[in-house]
Amino acid sequence: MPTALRICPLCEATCGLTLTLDGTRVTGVRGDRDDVFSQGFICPKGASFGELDADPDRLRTPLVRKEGALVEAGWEEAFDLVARRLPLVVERHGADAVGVVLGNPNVHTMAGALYPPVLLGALRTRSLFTASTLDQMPKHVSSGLMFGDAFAIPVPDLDRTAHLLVIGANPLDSNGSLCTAPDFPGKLKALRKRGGTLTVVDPRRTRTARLADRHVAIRPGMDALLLAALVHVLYAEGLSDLGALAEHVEGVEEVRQAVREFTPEAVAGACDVDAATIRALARELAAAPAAAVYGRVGGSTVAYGTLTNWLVDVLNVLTGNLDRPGGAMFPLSATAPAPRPAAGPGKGFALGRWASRVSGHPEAKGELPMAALAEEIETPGEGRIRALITIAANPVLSAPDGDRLDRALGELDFMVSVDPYLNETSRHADVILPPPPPAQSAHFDFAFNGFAVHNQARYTPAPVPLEAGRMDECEIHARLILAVTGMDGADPGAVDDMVIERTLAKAVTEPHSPAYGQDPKEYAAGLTGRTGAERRLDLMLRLGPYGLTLDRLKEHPHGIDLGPLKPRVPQLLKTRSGRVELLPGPIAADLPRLRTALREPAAELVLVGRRHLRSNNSWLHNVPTLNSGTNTCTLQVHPDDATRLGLTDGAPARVKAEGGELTVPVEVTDTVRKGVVSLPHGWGHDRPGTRMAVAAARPGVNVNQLLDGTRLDPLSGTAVLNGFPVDVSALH
Ligand SMILES: Nc1nc2c(c(=O)[nH]1)N[C@H]1C(S)=C(S)[C@@H](COP(=O)(O)OP(=O)(O)OC[C@H]3O[C@@H](n4cnc5c(=O)[nH]c(N)nc54)[C@H](O)[C@@H]3O)O[C@H]1N2
Ligand SMILES: Nc1nc2c(c(=O)[nH]1)N[C@H]1C(S)=C(S)[C@@H](COP(=O)(O)OP(=O)(O)OC[C@H]3O[C@@H](n4cnc5c(=O)[nH]c(N)nc54)[C@H](O)[C@@H]3O)O[C@H]1N2
Ligand code: SF4
Ligand SMILES: [Mo]
Repeated sequence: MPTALRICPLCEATCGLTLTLDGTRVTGVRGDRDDVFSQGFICPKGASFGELDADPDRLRTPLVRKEGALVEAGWEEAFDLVARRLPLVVERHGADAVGVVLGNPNVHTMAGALYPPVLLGALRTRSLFTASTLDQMPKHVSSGLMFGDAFAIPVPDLDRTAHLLVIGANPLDSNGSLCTAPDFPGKLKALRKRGGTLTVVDPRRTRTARLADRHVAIRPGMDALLLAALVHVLYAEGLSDLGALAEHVEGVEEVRQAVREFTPEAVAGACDVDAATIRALARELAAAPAAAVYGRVGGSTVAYGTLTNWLVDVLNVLTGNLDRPGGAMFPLSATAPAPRPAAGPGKGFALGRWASRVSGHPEAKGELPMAALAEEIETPGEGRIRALITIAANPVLSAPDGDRLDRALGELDFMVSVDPYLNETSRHADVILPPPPPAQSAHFDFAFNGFAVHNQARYTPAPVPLEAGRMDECEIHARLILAVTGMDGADPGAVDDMVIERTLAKAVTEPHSPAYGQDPKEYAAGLTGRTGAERRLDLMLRLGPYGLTLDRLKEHPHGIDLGPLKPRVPQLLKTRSGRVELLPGPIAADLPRLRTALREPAAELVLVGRRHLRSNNSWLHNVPTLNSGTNTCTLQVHPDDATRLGLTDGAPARVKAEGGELTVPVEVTDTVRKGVVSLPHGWGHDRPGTRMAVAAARPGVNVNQLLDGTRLDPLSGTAVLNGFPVDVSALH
């Protein structure tokens, strides 16, 4: 049987897969042993690639709303409708009346990386909402403020570190996030084998926590206090040593002052972690020959998310671990712009350049909080969203108060969804444009190579040709851009040509660019690639730091190893000072809020999420082998809480919070700490009008219905999805 390679798009680990093909059908999947990065690793999700690819519920043609119902239509008809309806909304109500929602899988497709920036540039709307404000926006904000670049996100140098402190991440089930590492579990085991230590801070005893030398079951939402106390101890005990970084950092004394109140004794009660443990954590971190602090979703989607993410890197800096091998390092992807040769002041990172219309939430990275999408659609007035484009997003399940958003989507004048499924969100669209299954798409990780623990580049062309009637997702995006800009029906390659032209016009004037001084037309003519997307990849590789080309990547189907991570400070810094700014103004201004947390009484019961190895947010529940076994939507409750509340294993409970209430089966387990219950997200597939039979047969409940969208981390606009108070009672 013939085989073909495909990088797995199902999580951030980006494993190389070897697909066995029978014609155009994927009949087998294994890890590609020759992949320079993943070396044969595969997980159950990757192994289900064939089943997912062949899902009979995937849409095969566009759907278009006619007399209220979504019916199959041709591509031309679908784009014509967009071209007729969407520009009218802009004409009548202005650019901001068109909202754009970008969901998670955009970072897992080439189309999602290459075209949405062009679409947004053409629409000139400020009504942009993405999964980032349900996820990692606090990290972008803290990196923007400290390093001057929202994408300068350090990752733990997993292969070389001697000590890893994990805050609110469970890579054994998630396979890692903002830290692209195939076989993350194996890397943690290797760390322990070489004598290193692993500490996990998590209110649940996760599979990752079980692997750790030390598990700290913190009270949810309190990590910023814990980390502030660690910083305090570093100063108080003289354990801080910035090493080679010292000359590039400012604000060290200011941080000392800022954390003065946060002694281990002061935070112990709120965190429910004793002072001796806090001191031990700080001493271990400082004593390790190389260490990294790494925080993810549990430290991000919380009330003090930006402060937590800031403190993670303050600890990395103060222990001399930022930007050194074995510490927290900045990857350098093959498609990143070639670095400036000399360091110097940059433009810095601005926050809150405008605010949302209804609640006045400050923008972050050009985005408004996803939690504010419904009110921006519902509330009359200038700038009200009347048309929406959703790309790879299912906010009805992923964002707070899905019922409200569901109603709001129903009120829109016009909606387009680029999505393979007719689901909870896309069912409101007037036009659904379905991308082909993943075996029919090429892949390059524009996003995740920037967070990879080892520099490398891999490209896998589409393993299987496009089925008749299908359209590549890159072409869908390009045609969508043409349709909304009054160029419907033009050659989609024109979009790519325009981007190439603009990129080169700038590059040829920049002395550090490999294209400096060249003729842009000639340079463009030298690009290779069969499609516009390939040509743009070729250009980015050529202009990138390793001087690669598409042809060279194609000559190395298992990838090109670009070596271990290398120090990048100070070149990488883009702050106005040209240095690492350890106590940025907006952070200092948010610290009084953290001080109030020292005195607030703890809620009796709070809810946190969890991920299952065989899940992926809201859209993999339609794959039978993944939606099975222990991958269930249950409310995990500690035995003591179960006794106190009269709950029994397997029996239904009612969960209530400010956004609504749910009925869900109880699972009694001591893997959650006392005072904490856990419910996974992405479930609740029981709405009418969807076409996902497997998911609908085992729907689960939507945890985000418990939220009303008012709990946000104020600096980043990120929804609080973890650590909010709930009432739980038995249903008799
Ligand atoms: N309570 C709670 N809520 C959470 C979270 C949590 O931990 N707890 N996690 C949050 C996080 S981290 C995230 S990232 C968000 C994710 O939330 P979303 O951004 O909504 O992403 P998904 O749920 O993954 O749904 C993505 C959509 O993309 C579609 N899709 C799949 N593949 C493709 C493709 O190749 N192309 C296109 N165009 N579409 C595709 C799917 O059909 C689905 O409709 O959820 C957030 N919501
Ligand atoms: N199998 C699977 N893999 C996935 C996904 C999936 O849905 N399923 N989603 C993908 C996406 S979009 C993302 S963003 C990543 C996320 O990757 P991770 O961040 O590793 O995943 P989570 O399982 O959300 O881990 C968060 C952990 O934080 C803990 N936690 C909750 N509240 C707190 C708190 O207040 N403090 C602390 N210290 N811990 C807390 C939770 O118990 C949980 O174990 O996973 C990706 N990979
Ligand atoms: S770990 Fe992630 S990238 Fe690797 S096979 Fe599993 S789902 Fe795919
Ligand atoms: Mo995410």
